[in-house]
Amino acid sequence: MQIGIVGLPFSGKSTLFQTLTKTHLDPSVLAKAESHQAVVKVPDKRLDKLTEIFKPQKKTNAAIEFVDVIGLKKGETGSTQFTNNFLSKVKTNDALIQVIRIFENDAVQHPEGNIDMMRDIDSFETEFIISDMSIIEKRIQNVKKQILKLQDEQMKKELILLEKCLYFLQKEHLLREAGFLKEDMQILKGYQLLSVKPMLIALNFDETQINETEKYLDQVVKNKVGKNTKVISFFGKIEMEMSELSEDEAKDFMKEYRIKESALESIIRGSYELLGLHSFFTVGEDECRAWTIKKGMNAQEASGAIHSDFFSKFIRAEVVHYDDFMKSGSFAKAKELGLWRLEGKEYIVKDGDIIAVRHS
Ligand SMILES: Nc1nc2c(ncn2[C@@H]2O[C@H](COP(=O)(O)OP(=O)(O)O)[C@@H](O)[C@H]2O)c(=O)[nH]1
Ligand SMILES: [Mg+2]
Repeated sequence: MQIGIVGLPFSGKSTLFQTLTKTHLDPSVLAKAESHQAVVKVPDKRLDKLTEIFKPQKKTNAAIEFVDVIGLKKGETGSTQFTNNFLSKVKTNDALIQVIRIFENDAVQHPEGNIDMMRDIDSFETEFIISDMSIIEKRIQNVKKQILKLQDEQMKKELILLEKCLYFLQKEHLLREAGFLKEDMQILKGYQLLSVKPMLIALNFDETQINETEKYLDQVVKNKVGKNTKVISFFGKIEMEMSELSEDEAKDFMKEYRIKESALESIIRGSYELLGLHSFFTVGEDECRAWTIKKGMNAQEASGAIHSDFFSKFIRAEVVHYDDFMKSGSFAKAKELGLWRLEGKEYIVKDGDIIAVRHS
């Protein structure tokens, strides 16, 4: 899974990136007009516990790749525009985080001169819609030409979908709110569309604004949060300082500042919710591992996430839920209690299931 961090200049994108990835980029590296990316382990206390019990040679967390995407430029009309670099980076992202600056900092001016949350969210949405419209319009022209030549049924279907998209965009709606079917999404994935991607709006506060977060969050929830959109708050600067500390020190620090959830935790929770994801585990002496899959996947599909061969050669899955396993204390006991059982391919995997695949 890959998540792009986008936003206006000086909103705190690179600060957030460094917080999430616990990296420290040299200011000279940051100043370069390049995007940065890094893979982050998804923290999971359950996996930690399983690792303590099984003492495997290897522990493998689920992983998310974050990309600090740069590439906004001022257009001739004064509007913001996306560079080709931006579009090509964002293309592969499964979801986006839009960093919105709430903090005041005289040393680094907001590009618009003042802080205005709704303006910044709106202006991004407008740019997304304009960018998508121009892509869709071009594609419609192409597809129409192709249909005249080839009378291709697939293309005719695509045209209907494209016209639906255009209609939506003309009404100033984001495509992520349209609720497209899976197969339509598959087609749309081929284009460099922006407004179709699930969006986590991340409000970046200063430590002096800790008591104000609810007010801002409420306003976004009321006006902006709909299908495929969520909002969270974080404290870019102090959380970056915090990411240098040990886990215990960081906990004390968070308590002191009354921060309930770290940026990493809320972003992972938010993106899992947005993308409809959850995790199951595999355990053993060689490796304990967390796997991320779409909610609603059955045992066969989940096995396919481990290895594509497991999908085609799937026979059954041995399943026990993490909570049941912990209660029983061992596989043997869980089996005795009927909590450890064999499931067929239709079984819908639950968050926290421990699974062993039986395959031919
Ligand atoms: N006071 C304050 N400054 C911040 C905060 N977050 C980021 N900054 C500063 O704002 C500037 C821009 O941040 P940066 O992450 O580079 O923004 P980017 O251009 O979006 O990547 C840097 O000087 C940061 O130290 C914050 O929460 N409070
Ligand atoms: Mg930056």
